[in-house]
Amino acid sequence: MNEFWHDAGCAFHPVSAPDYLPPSQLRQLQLHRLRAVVQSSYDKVELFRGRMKERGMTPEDIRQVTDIRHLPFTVKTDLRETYPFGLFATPMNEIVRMHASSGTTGKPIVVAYTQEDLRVWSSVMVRCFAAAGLDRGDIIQNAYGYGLFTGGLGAHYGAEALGATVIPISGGNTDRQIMLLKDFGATAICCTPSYFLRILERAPEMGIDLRDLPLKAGIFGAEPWTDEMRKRIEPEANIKAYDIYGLSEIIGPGVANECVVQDGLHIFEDHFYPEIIDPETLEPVPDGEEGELVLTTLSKQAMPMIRYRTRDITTLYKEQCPCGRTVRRMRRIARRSDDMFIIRGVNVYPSQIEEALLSVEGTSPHYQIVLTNDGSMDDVEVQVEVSPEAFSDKVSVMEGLRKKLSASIERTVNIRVNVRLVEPNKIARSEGKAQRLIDNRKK
Ligand code: DLL
Repeated sequence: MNEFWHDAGCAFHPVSAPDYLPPSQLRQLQLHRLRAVVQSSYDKVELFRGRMKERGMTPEDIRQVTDIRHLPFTVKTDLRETYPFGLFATPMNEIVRMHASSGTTGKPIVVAYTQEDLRVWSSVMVRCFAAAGLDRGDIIQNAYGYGLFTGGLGAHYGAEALGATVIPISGGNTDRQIMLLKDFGATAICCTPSYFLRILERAPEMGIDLRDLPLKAGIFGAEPWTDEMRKRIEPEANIKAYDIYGLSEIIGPGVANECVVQDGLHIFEDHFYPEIIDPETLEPVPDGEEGELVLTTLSKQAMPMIRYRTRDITTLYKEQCPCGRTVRRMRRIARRSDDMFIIRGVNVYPSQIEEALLSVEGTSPHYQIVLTNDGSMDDVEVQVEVSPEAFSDKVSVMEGLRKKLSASIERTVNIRVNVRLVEPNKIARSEGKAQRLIDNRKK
C-alpha cells in the first residue's frame, strides 16, 4: 500500500500527491498506518507496551482513526528517562542517523532514523518547499545549523530531493551569508526568522540591498514568530516569508508548512497525525478550537511517537485551503504552554509582546523580555531597540515612543509592564533560535 501512495503521480512533484488525497482515502491510509505503528511500538517499545497493558489495551483495539484518543500520551520526560536509546523500535544496525536536541536541563533528547525514515523526511521536506512554490532550478541557501540540530540536514536532503541546488552554509558568519546570497543568486533561504533579521540588518551595512537580489522566499521556522514580524520582513527583503514547523521528537523540520496562500500551515497528515487537546483535561477539542498539539508519527520506524504532547499551542482549521490541498492546516504556533509567564496574576506569552511591539512604528524587531523578582513579586521589563531612523536625542521623542509601546502592550495583555528603549544593536543577535525570555527570577 505504501508504495502506491508514494508513487501516485502529481503535476508538481510525485511526493506532493498525498497533499491532495480525497479525505476518505486519507483517513483510510491513516488508519492503515496507525494500526501498523501501534503494533510495532507495542511489540518493540517496552514503555509503550507497559502503558497499553495498564489500560488493558492491545493494538487490536484500534479499529478506526478516532480510537487514537484511547492511547496513552508520550511526553518529553519519557525521552529523558529512557536516555539514550530506550524508545528505539529498531535494532541499531537498521538505524542510519541520530540527532539530538539540547534541552535546558542536562542530557539532550536523542532521536533516530532508519533509511526509510530519512526517505520519508526528505519527501515531507520536498512537500514543504513545493508548498512554498520552490522547485528544481531554485537555489536554496540553507542557513539552518548543520549537526545534531535537525534543521540543517533535514532541509538539506529535502532541497536535494526536490532537485534544487543547495548551498549548505549552515548558521552564522553573516557577512559570508550575504556575500553568497548575492554571488550565488540564491532564490530562497532557510533559517530562523530571528537570524534573517540579523541578515536584513547587516546587508545594508555591506552596501547590499536584499531587494535587488534574486531572493524570493524565506523558509523560516524552529522558533515562534508572528504575522507582524512577517509584515516587517517581506517588504524589506522583497520576499515571501513562509512558516515551517517541526520538532526533533517527531522528525525535525517538515511536519507542517505554509503554502502560497500563507494562511496556516498544512500538516503532512499522512505521516503525522494531529490532535488538539485541552492541556488541563487532556480531552480532545474539535477543529477550530485552540489547544495543545499532539502528534502521532504514522510511518516512523526507528523511533515512533504515539500521541506526543508537543506543548505547542495552536488550532486546526475547519475549512479547506483555497490552494486545494486536502491535508489540514494549523494556525501558526505563536506560543508553547511552557513559555507562558504570569505577571500579577495575568498569563502572558512572549508572542503577545512581539505583536504589541511591532504594531508600533519606530521599533525594531529586536526585543527581549526580562523577568525579575524582588523577593515578593515577579516583575517584567520589556527591552526593545529603537529603529535607527526613529532614534532621537530628544528625551521627549523617546518618551513618547516608550509610552506608545507601553500602551500597546497594555491593550494586548491587560497589564502595565515596564518598557525600556535601548539603542540600536544592544540586544544580542542569534544565529539560531533567539532567546526572547530571560528569566532572572530567584528560584
Ligand atoms: O526546531 C525543527 C525545525 C528546524 C523546525 C528548522 C523548523 C525549521 P527542535 O529543536 O526539536 O526542532 O524544536 C522544536 O521548536 O516544539 C516548537 O516549540 C518550536 N518550533 C519549531 N518550528 C516552529 C515554528 C526544530 N514554525 C520546537 N513556529 C517546537 C513556532 C516552532 N515554533
